[in-house]
Amino acid sequence: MHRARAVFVVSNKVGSSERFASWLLNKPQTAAVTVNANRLKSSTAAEPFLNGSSSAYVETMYNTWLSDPNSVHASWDAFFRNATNGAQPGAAYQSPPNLAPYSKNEVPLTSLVPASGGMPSISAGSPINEKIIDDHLAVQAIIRSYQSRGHLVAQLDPLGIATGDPVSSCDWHGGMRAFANEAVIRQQCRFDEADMDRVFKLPSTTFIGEKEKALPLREILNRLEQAYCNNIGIEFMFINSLEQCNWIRQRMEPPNVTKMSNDQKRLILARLTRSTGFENFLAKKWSSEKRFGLEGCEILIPAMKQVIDVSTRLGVESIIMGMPHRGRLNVLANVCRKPLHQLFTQFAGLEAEDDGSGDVKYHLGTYIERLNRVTNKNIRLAVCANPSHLEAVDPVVQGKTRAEQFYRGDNEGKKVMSILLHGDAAFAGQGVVFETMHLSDLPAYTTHGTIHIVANNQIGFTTDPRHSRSSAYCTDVARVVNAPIFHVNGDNPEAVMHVCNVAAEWRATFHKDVVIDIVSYRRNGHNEVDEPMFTQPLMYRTIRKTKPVLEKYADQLISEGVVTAEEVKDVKDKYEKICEDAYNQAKQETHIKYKDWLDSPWSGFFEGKDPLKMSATGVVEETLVHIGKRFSSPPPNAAEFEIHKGLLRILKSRMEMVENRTVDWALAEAMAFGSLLKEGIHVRLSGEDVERGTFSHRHHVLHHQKVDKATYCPLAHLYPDQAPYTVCNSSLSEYGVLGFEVGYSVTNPNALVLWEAQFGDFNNVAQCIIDQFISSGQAKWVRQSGLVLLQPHGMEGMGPEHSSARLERFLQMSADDPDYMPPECSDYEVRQLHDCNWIVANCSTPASYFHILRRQIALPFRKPLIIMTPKSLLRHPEARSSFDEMVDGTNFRRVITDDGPAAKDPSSVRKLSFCTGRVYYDLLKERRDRGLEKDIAICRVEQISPFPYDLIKAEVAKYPNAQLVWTQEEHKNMGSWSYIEPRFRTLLQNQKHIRAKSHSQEGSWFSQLFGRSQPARQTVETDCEKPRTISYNGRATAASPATGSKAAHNKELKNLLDEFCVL
Ligand SMILES: Cc1ncc(C[n+]2csc(CCOP(=O)(O)OP(=O)(O)O)c2C)c(N)n1
Ligand SMILES: [Mg+2]
Repeated sequence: MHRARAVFVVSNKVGSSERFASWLLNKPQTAAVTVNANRLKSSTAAEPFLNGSSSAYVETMYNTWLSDPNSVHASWDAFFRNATNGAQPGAAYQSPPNLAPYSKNEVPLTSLVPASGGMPSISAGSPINEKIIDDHLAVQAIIRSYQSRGHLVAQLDPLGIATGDPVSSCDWHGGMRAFANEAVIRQQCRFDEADMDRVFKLPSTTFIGEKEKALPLREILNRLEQAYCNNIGIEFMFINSLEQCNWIRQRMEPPNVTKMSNDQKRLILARLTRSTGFENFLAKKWSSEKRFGLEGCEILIPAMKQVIDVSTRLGVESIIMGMPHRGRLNVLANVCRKPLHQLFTQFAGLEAEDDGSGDVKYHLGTYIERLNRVTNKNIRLAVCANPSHLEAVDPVVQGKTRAEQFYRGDNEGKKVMSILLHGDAAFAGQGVVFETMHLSDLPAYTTHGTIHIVANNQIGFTTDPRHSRSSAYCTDVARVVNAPIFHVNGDNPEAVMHVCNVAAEWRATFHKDVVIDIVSYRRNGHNEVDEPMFTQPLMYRTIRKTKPVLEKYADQLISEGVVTAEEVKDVKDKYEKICEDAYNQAKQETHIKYKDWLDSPWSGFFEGKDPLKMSATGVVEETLVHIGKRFSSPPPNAAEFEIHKGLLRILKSRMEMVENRTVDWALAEAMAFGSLLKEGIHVRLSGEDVERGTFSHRHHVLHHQKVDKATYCPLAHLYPDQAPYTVCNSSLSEYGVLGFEVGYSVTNPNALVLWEAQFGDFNNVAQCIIDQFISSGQAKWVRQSGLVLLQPHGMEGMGPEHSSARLERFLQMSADDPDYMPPECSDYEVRQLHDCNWIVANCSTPASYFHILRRQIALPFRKPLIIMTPKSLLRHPEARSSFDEMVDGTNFRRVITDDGPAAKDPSSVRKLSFCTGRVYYDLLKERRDRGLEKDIAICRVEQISPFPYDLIKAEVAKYPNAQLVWTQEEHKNMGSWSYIEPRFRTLLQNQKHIRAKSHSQEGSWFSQLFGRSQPARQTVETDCEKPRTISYNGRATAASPATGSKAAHNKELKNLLDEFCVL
């Protein structure tokens, strides 16, 4: 295996003597050591027991002593005291004051003297023989070495083809396996066969003795071998908690700790039979269908079930799982117990009964509530649907888990937990694993511990581990969060179950992540039609000769007398019959239902609702005032809570706005949030620096200037019975955090969940989540999400990377057909929203922003909303709205039409310019400065997608003599142009058609819309012959989203404004 060789090399590089030298020879490794290294140097150099081999132990003792001198033995205390006080070389060591009397459990030192001759004897009160100390130190160091590095030589690979065979440099005899080699114990080996029966006192950091306080060396080594070098390899010594390390040692070190009862063994066998039987059945019925079978790692199913059993017994009621392709169908069938016939219909190529484009069977999610027969408790199991993109589902699962914990009030994660499954190559290779791990301990993102299970088949598609990762193990990423890592040989079912027990208990005890790495193999190719011998001939030759784990385990239990061969066959036949019955049942089905695969059912949300009825988004003025005032006030205990002076000014100006019945961007946002909170809607705003706001405009969390961690969040204290408000600065991650919020948003429809990008362009790091979950989640998995993405966007001379949120990409992924103009009807807006895959908007006013946020909840369904949000408009004096635009009776305006002089005499208007977002204010100023208010009308498209054909059509018709222009500040190959241009074409052609008809028919659409007669006949005829077109005004095409030169930026802006004014 890759791991052994790599680690061996590394451990040799940083040899123990080098490490020790760093402590003694003025090459300090830690700050604590730095201070004392010089002083220790002279006094310790001559101590005979301080040879290189005891380095790690001495270092540990020293660090322990530094933090608490009483925590080490008196002899160490004396030694360190002398050494740090500058004792002469060789004089630092001092024998302990008194060694007798011994308490019941202590071992007299005299009994530890070597039995062989030649050693000076010890009597009570005489100075201690140095050899005894040296030998004890060596034994302790050996114990520690096994604990730290035993995993390097553990027998983990069922194929036995581990590369880098460890070299045994220390040959112990006496029938003991000689695994304890250089890789594990390095140079601590100072014993020979004559020492094997000597008894050594065990340190408090080992549990191999159970009740024994001392053991013969042979037994010590034997037990260490069993615990650390057998079929389980544990990595845990990097954990910075003695309690946690001891907790693990207690569960892994005592002899026979992995022993199972006969009932447990039979249960494992039964589960293994189903796991194996399921794959065999699929292989038999659909031999050439891709299913990414589990063969070679069938133990995964019993392992997951064991984790679930133990977790349920310890109080967990709901488990949310994320997993890749490998063995997914098996997990659905045998872990979730999804009805088999539903699974089998997926192979039948049936059409779907419901809407959506669906997904391949090994990506679909599921949700099941059932009784756990082992624990007799009800349990809810969800497997999240996921795209092909490996590991992308990890943060989504965490977000969903967090949300479920939140709504249940499960603040410690005792009821809801997540399990993440990984492939070895993906776990090591995908950065989102790291991003997700880093959320695991953050207050607003923690799920209080995840159990990670790696189905480690030692291959990724066709690539060997040595080419797919630089780390020793595929699990090394988990070390960053101090997660214990249990590597286990997948062909030892009982070892796997033991590790599962410990991992589940770990999660329940410490509420921290833990990893189970099931080392196994892949019996077939990557999928069932792949030939693995092309690329891994030797590995597959061995695999062909390897018996399936079920056979091996059945043989073992038969030979142990736990089961008979007949029983084994009986269990197998019974499961095959179950599969056969389900197969026949599936044949009766005529359609599949995507809804059967939904991972987040929203029971009660859709029932009894008119799917096209949207509630109003305006709010009574009293509510606006109340929220506005609370949001503009210092904390209630202002006398003691000192906030920053600059903030006092901001609050004051907010209060003035409230008094003047106006709002800016931040105030409008607060009012949208606050009014929803009042209505019982939970609001969660997450992202980098969102609490203050990247542009320092939001200030949702006020910080006491003198008291650490004392904060006040006004929106959390608006009403006594309001819904909870969460605003949380995230880790510096887009992929991970956006995925997390997707998961959060799909859990409960009665919540407004928002993710804000620091700058819009950073969303590209989360493109996978945007493509795979947000834009297409409903189509693939009938799963709705009302998630809002706030994307700071705007060409303000800030350079290529802080200008564009890549609006064009979102628009390109909008699924509305550019060649189809939906027929007009009274509920046009909501119908379009119902049919779209997401909403893309670029609001120009605070009121618009307020309404569109509230509309997310007013809709009878949920759609993702992508908003281009402003930067300079946050403070622009004209980007203000009046309460009049937000009160009862007002609504979101998809299009804001011109209401100035141009609108008064539309037929005289010579240019009608459409635009979206902040460029409106540039156009407004330019038009005003040049006195063209009567000649040019400006129409703002607030909701770009779905395209508001109905309103734009009316606006176009209103200005019959105006040339139509789309003005944008983005480059021509960016921004909205590519999206709006074909839609305008459709609209204008469509209009020509209607107009042509209007010649022969009275009562045309025009008069219906405007209640007056149509424009002069002359104009209509001209338009009929030549449909109107829309032209482009904006920056030229470019490779980079914006120039880095301020001068070039200004010139480009001037050009587009000049062009805008050309009539
Ligand atoms: C992000 C991503 N990159 C590449 C792929 C293509 N791909 C699918 S499975 C696979 C190998 C995965 O190996 P591993 O994680 O070890 O899982 P295994 O198939 O061995 O169970 C690859 C490269 C993918 N699905 N997702
Ligand atoms: Mg693999």
